[in-house]
Amino acid sequence: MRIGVVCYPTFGGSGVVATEIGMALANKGYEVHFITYNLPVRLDLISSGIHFHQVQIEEYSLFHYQPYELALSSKMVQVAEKYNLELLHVHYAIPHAYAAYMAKQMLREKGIDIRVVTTLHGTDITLVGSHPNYKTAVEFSINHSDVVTTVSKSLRDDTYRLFDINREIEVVYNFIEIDKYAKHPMGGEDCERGSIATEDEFILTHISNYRPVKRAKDVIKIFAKVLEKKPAKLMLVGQGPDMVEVKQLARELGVYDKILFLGNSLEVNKILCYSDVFILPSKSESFGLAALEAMAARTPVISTNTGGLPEVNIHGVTGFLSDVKDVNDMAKNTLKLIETRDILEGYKQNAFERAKTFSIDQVLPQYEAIYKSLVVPA
Ligand code: GMT
Repeated sequence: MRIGVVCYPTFGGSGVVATEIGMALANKGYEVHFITYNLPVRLDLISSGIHFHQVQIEEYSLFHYQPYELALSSKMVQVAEKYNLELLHVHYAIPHAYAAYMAKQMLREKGIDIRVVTTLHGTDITLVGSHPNYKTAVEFSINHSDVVTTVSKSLRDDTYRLFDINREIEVVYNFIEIDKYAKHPMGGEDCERGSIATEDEFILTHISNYRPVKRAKDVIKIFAKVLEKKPAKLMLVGQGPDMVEVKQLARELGVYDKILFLGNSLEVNKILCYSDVFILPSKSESFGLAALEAMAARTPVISTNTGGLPEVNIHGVTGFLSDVKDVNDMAKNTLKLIETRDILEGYKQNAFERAKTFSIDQVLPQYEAIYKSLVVPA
């Protein structure tokens, strides 16, 4: 089958999920065409069956905003025509689902019938998509896709609640390639904790895009409270608008020197190998792919109980859930996890076992079944 994949080519979860699906499909013999404005950060172009088509924008001074949707839908039509694509799988509704609808109509005029699968990821529904400025077009594109999926039940319910949806939405959970993360319980050669922390220090980690929805300053507050009771280090991975305030708060609370700022990384699996506890205090989170990645690397999760997080992180088993903003509870729960090395080891094992249930081997066939229901082999 020949599939076009449209996504944001960034470190964000939706781009990562789209890239991993595309690469896994190519491994299974599908012809996969990524249509994006940059090479997706985790894309391994060396795999056979992977193609990349860059969407380019001609800047013109008349435009206050450059018309990306036009360039994207034009590219989708060109690629679909040239490579006989049968299906477009677009990740993140804005503006991908809308551009795909336009591409489908243009292709129809040429006598080409292409199917569109839209996967909703979170902020395209909860934060941005439901804003009155976008809602009409997002609702239209959801209702006019051939199949719509969400990455959690919570996001499906949010979509029905926030939009006037007249069709079925399927839940296909995010997934993990567990072998990329699996490590020996005590760490292996590649996992020399000693380069990061002393033997008695616990290592806490947070990975995000440091947008307000992540509440990254809560991570610093939790860390400061944990440090009152236990020796620890904090690894902060990623970059984003709140980082300046995060650093400022760390200085104010006197914990700056105990933090390693690692920026964006393509080696999240190696970084997580050092971690004892992953902290995700988000205000909203449709799934929490970063939490699943942590669990795959045997790292229990301290998170809020918002959105899809309870579908991933099981309270008292793989970590703990708290109300949004309740940093006292999250600090208390972190201390429960690291009370002793033995206790921590139990949670680590639970986190890993839970992550295995989100293995790509179980999730990819669900997407394949969707594709096959739409495209009848010639
Ligand atoms: O978390 C972000 O802000 C990035 C965003 C994205 O679209 O890349 O993440 C969303 O999609 C991820 C992959 O499906 C989910 O794991 C995240 O929970 C979701 N983020 C939010 O809902 C805030």
